[in-house]
Amino acid sequence: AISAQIQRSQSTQSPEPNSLTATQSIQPVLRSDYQPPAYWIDNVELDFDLDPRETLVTARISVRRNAQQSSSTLDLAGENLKLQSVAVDGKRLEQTQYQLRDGGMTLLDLPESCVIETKVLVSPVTNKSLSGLYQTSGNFCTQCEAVGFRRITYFLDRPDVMTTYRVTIRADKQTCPVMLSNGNRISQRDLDDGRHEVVWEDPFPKPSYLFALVAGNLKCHRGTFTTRDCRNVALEIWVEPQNIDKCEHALVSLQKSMKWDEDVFGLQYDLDIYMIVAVNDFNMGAMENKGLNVFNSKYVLALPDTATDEDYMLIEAVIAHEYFHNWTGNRVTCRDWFQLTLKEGLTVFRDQQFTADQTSAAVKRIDDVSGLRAGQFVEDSGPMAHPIRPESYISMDNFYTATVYRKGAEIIRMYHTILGAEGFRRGMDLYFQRHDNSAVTCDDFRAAMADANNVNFDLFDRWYSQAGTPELTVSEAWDAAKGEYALTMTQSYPPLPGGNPGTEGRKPVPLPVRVGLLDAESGEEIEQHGGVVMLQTESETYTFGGLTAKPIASVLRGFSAPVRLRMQRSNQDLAFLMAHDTDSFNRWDAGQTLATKLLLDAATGVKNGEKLKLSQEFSDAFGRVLSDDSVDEAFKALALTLPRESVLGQEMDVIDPDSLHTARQFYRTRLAETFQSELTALYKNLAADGAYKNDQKSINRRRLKNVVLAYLSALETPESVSLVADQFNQADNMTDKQAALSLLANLDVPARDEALTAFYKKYQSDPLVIDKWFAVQAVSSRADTIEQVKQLTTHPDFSVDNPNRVRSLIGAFTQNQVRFHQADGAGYKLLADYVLKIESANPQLAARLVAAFNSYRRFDETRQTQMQNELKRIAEHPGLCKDVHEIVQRALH
Ligand code: 0A1
Ligand code: ZN
Repeated sequence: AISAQIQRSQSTQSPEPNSLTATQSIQPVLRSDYQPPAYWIDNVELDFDLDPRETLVTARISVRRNAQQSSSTLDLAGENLKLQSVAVDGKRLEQTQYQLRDGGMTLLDLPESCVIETKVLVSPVTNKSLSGLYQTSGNFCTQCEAVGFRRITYFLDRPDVMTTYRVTIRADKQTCPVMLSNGNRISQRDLDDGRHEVVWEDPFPKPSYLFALVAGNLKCHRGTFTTRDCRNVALEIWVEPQNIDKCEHALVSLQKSMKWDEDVFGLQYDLDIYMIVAVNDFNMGAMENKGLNVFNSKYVLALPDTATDEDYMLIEAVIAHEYFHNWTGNRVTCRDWFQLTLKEGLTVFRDQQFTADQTSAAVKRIDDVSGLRAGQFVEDSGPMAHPIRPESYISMDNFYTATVYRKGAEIIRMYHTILGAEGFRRGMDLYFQRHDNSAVTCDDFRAAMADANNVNFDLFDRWYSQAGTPELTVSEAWDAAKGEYALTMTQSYPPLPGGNPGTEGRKPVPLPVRVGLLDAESGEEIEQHGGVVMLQTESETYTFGGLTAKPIASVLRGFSAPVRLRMQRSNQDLAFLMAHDTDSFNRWDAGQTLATKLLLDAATGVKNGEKLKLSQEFSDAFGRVLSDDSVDEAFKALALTLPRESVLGQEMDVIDPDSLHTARQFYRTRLAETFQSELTALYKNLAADGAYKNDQKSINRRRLKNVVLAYLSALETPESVSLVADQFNQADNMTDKQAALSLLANLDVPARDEALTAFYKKYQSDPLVIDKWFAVQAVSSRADTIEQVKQLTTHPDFSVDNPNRVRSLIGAFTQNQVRFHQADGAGYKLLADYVLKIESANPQLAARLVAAFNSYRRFDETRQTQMQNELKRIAEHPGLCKDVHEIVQRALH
């Protein structure tokens, strides 16, 4: 009977994990199908006998029938497990008492409560999907969100089943001196066969996706934090030994995050220990496992010589994000995966507010909105468009999207805008009061916000169920006789590719629109007319009286709602707002809008073979920003930067990457020529700062310096090339070095190859820096970039098993609009080849890469056909994994 069991279980292990065998279903999971579980779990004991090829996992789960259900049948999820035995209340089951099926096991005729014990074997070293238990740089590590726990043991692997865990780990003492899991270490002892054992207990009930285990040869950078209630928390950052000197920034970031959450939300940490582990192979940024976060090493390790200012900022933000999840995600979690934005939208909003408080709120807002427009807006207008709370999925891993995260955060921000900081805090307090230690829905969050403030948020439901980016069209009218100025606002949804859930019968959404009026003569704010208007219907007119002259309106200040603003404005009005708006976001946005108009005109000019001319209006405005000493350097850097090609492309009926690139390059060069002396002087001033410092002022100055250097580099004169090369050679920090290297990478000069060679040699042993080396070449605007990228895929340091490396070469290349969309289709072929190369080993990563084809309908017919053909080639690949299958099917639909 035992051998039969083993044979049967082995047959459930398909040779290609996640691939679609004939029997496996590709039926989507539907939000409307939610059912509470048949059983709850009171506690679980897990034993791990760690071994690279054959780890034995023993699970004892105490289950109790859900009083609301009467079934004695229990479905446990399980994937890629070699079942050894299953017993109920100590009695081994006969084959007739359970059924093994694809994706799990069904137990029949269970009593009302019992203990189920399963023993399974898993193989960490061959697990390249980085989901479940795997090895990274020789260490053991787990990733369970969303559905990785079922690759470790048979379980009710769903977030509404929360339980307490006791975890015993045994492993070889030599290779695994360190063995970690969630909660508190309660015992540790040596065994007699060269192995040792540790037991961890997590007192907080948690869903299985928050389970974690790490074991291997790691070193610890330690710190402490004292909570407001005077409890001492041990902080531990675990890394590979060679990285032990790169942890201080992560530690300080954690301490700042803990303090901020106490100050702003009154939320304290709840265990005596908080651990962070940095690993090299990770599909995402980081994971908030209870008390034991696992991080992509990119978001932990930093020294000035190896990490840029942006890296430092991202590390602080990701550490904060994962820490904030302890309350928004862990203590209160999601009932089902459709509710993902409940924890992610809210936690992104919280980390954005944190970074705004640590740095500059205006600059942070501009950076976030730029990211939203470049990523989420594109997603929201293509085949993957979905509501922040999706209606269906084939692979949940495909829904960790910009929409769920970033648009989700914008929806939370609107509650904050409407309620103010205090009202929002009242809503949060009530949310925790009602739902601590439970698994809830987006509706529960919305209800807490409404009830705590006695307001009605019923219409906000539409933000959760409708896909697509609303357009807000604003027109103005001035009645000189009455002294009245009126703004008419109308909202609508542009059509989306057919069949997308969340696009039928879309209704108007509530939009808080922050508005201000400026005196057209003096440029001063007309105070009594500033504030937020609520557009709740399709169209409304707002009238502002008591005026003596037509004002200039500033609309959607701070980007108070996630919409595309359509407002006809003259170039003069935009230039006026660029100079005078008291709202920094709109001041910046006016410049971007003006630049977009002019660059799109220029792109049309390129296409028609016209001779291009730099607009005098824009040149004047640029000059004013350049010499404005009232703004900080980071803001100035942003205001001087032209919109990205990918953002400009969105505004074209048919994206023309070549003329856009030419037009934008023309503008960069002409601006550099026009302001050569001012730019040179500014560069000299900023470059005279002396040795590296990492205070905010120095960071802002480096940011501006590198924007200025980019303009000067566009001159492509021998002097400008040496300026860039000198910065590269003399830089005492990675920010300046990488900035110079990226600029050189675009050029056709000997200094380019010299710099690339020197950089490689110097940082050869540091994978995170070598990622940068791959990426700067992949995003180069040079005509031979595709050839270079192909070459680099054969470089000894390129590896398909390491997601950071794949993203730094292939992922970065897909962001290179002008070269990825090269007219001969070579870029498309390259991507498709790589997707097929990695899809069976790492479906999640392959699915993310293939999404670069999602915008294909936005291009000309030739490119459309080329991309479509690559998509079809992928779709027809035998045994294609379901993650890629889902993306490709939606695209081809
Ligand atoms: N919850 C994490 C993101 C995350 C999601 C899935 C993962 O594996 C497939 C890993 C991490 C966060 O929001 O930070
Ligand atoms: Zn998150």
